[in-house]
Amino acid sequence: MDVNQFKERYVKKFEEMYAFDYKEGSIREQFLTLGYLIKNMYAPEWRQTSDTYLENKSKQVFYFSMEFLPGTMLKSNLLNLGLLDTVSDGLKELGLNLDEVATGEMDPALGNGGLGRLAACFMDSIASNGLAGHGNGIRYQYGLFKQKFIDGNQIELPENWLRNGNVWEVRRENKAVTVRFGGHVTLDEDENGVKRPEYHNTMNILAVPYDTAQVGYDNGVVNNLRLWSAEIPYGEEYLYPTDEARDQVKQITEYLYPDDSNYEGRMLRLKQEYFFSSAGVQSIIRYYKKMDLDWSFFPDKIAMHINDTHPTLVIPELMRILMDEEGLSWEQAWEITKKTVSYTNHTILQEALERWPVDMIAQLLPRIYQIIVEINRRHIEKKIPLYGEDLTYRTAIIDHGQIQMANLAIIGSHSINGVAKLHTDILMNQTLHDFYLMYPNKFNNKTNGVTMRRWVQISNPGLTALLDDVIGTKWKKAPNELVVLKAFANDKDVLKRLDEVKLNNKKKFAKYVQEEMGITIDPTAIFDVQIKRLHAYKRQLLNVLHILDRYSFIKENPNTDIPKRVFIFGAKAAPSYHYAKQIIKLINEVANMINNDDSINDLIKVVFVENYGVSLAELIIPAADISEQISLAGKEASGTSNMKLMANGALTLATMDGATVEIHDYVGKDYIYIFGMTNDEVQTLNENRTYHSRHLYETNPRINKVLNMLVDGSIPNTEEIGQDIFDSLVKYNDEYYLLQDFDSYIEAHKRADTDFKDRMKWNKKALMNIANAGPFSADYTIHRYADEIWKMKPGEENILLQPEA
Ligand code: CRA
Repeated sequence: MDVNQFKERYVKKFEEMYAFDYKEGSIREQFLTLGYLIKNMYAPEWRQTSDTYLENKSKQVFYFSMEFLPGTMLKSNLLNLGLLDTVSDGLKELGLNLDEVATGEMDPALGNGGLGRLAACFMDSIASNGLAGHGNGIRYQYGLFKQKFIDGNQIELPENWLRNGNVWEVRRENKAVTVRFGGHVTLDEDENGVKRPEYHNTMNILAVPYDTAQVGYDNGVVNNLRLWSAEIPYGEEYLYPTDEARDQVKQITEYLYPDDSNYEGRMLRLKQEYFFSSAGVQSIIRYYKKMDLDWSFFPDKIAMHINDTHPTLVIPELMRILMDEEGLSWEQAWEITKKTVSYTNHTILQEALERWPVDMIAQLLPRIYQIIVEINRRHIEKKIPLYGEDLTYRTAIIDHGQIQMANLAIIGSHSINGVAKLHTDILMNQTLHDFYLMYPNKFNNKTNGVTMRRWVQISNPGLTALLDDVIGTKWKKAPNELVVLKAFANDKDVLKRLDEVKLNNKKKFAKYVQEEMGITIDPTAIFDVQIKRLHAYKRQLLNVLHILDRYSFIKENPNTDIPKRVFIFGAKAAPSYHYAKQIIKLINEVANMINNDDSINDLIKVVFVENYGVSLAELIIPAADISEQISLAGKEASGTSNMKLMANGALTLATMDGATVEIHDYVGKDYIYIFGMTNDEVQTLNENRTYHSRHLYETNPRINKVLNMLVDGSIPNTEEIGQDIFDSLVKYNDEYYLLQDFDSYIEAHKRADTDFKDRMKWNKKALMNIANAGPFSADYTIHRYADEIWKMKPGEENILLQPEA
């Protein structure tokens, strides 16, 4: 399609949809027109991809995830279809602007943070690698809350993302399935004397799928993301005569739980988990039957991957259907289930591990409960002779009246992986050591990755153009080609152009900050970025302590020649996470104090953007100079903003945690600022029990001074929270060792200050980061999942991709 054809089709489509002149359209109408037009364009490939999979009986993977955080899809679809320039030029000729039209799209916040965004990056890479893979999740009516700051406090507002409809989705009513809850089960003998479960008095919910195309990059592949919505089954409306009864059904897919890496054992959450697990498995089984193959081939044709333990009920659900509905024996069903399912662990935080009370599962899912009990019984019986009672009972699925979902996920699958080398090591040697002894071959690492299409090509067109010009375009299909850039590490012209690209991105963000927040920031300052959920282990508070330290230094040395800094935060706190909300309030008050202090010559500014999400990340990441990855070593499973920031030329200032360890290993110690304890040092400190934060407070003058600022009235409006935060650090012994790492954190920042003054030195470091970001492309991560876990091969037309050696 050329520019003229596009213009013609666009104008025609607009007039068909709205019956007036396109020039009178609102942004929203212009966006919708473009969205439907693009959907029309990929529709044939979508259908054809699905027909081909069925015809070829290709192996397909289904990625079960409670969260998908795709971001807006207009530009990513255009990019992947190869139409970005055509459409952009065409709109321009029509007197419209693609960037403006793109603002008509809502950003679907159907996830909390890293886990949901990872699922979305994976969807993009699966399609772009030419693999047959689909997502399976929940179509929440309301996404993650919209964050507002009122007097510096976080307020949560509902995120009604579907208010104006959703162009990309297709409601597939005739593919709906029924999910049963509650009631009771009896095992009755059928005519052949085989015991078959009978369900009585169940509550039946209709699961209606909404499908969204996942368009591959320049390869004609269009996969599917299927999100389920809960409805009252047709003809059963009379069973729900009151609003209350109807609400019970609607509620199931109404809200996303707003907790990141935190487990809440609520009935509604359990319903959500079973709802989309069961609906997904049912639709896969129905599909498999179309292939007309023996059940024993099931694992050769289907892989089901569970993203953390939230979809673990896939395991007993698959068992249930194979046995109760398809008549397979326990042994046959168990073999198939284990070979089909694989599981990724995303956290070692105790508070995130899902355990459901036995009563709750027994009541809500009686048949599933029977199956879990039997899986557990057989596991114990089989393993005791091999591993003894102690170890075996430590791996039991049912323990202290609770069902341990991770244990069920490991026992019922053939693969468990962590999300970065360090994380996987900790799983094998500590958290899941008993399981590792039992099933050493199930364990493997798959370091996370990010899609460079969204995180470089779309969000950073300036850098993309520079790369294309300097190293050619091969990196777009083979991200490791970015290493070619290393040859230009001392090329003054390239470094200067890189500097200009960064400056432009910073200006763009500065404009946003000016317009939305009324804060003026200097684009030549160091933009120091920490963007992630607010959580004590991520230590945003350590960042604040550094800001306070720097602030008081400048107050005392007004003529210092340190470079200007803008500290940029983006973070949501779970609504019930009191401490995290206190930190938000603190950051906002510190920002207020510093931004309004005329005596510091604008040497510091603090910007806490409201409502951080995928769209804001796309604006902030290309503008970052420093990437703060400062979790306590051993706590952040991987992190993924670290990869996005690196690929955009930010320098990482970090502890050796999660995938940042691997970033360090690739980029080399001269191009990263590492500080703080290592995981081993943290372990030792834990074991010795010799840590006394109060001692540090009393003996380290710098720490003393900064912590006093929290309680001596230095920071306006923090009387209530200042003391609590102070107490967490001094009275309650500083659980995440902020004070222990404080000095080396300050030192790392000083090194960054010095380096930044030498622009060419800094730009070289930025270049080295971009050049070494290739291995963190999700394309490679997905290649390894496909190869080692799912046992799938990409289609022949996709051999262009060169996985790393
Ligand atoms: N909160 C980890 O904490 C990791 C992502 C994706 C997390 C991150 O370090 O990058 O997963 N864990 O692997 C999680 O959600 C349930 O656990 C996260 O996003």
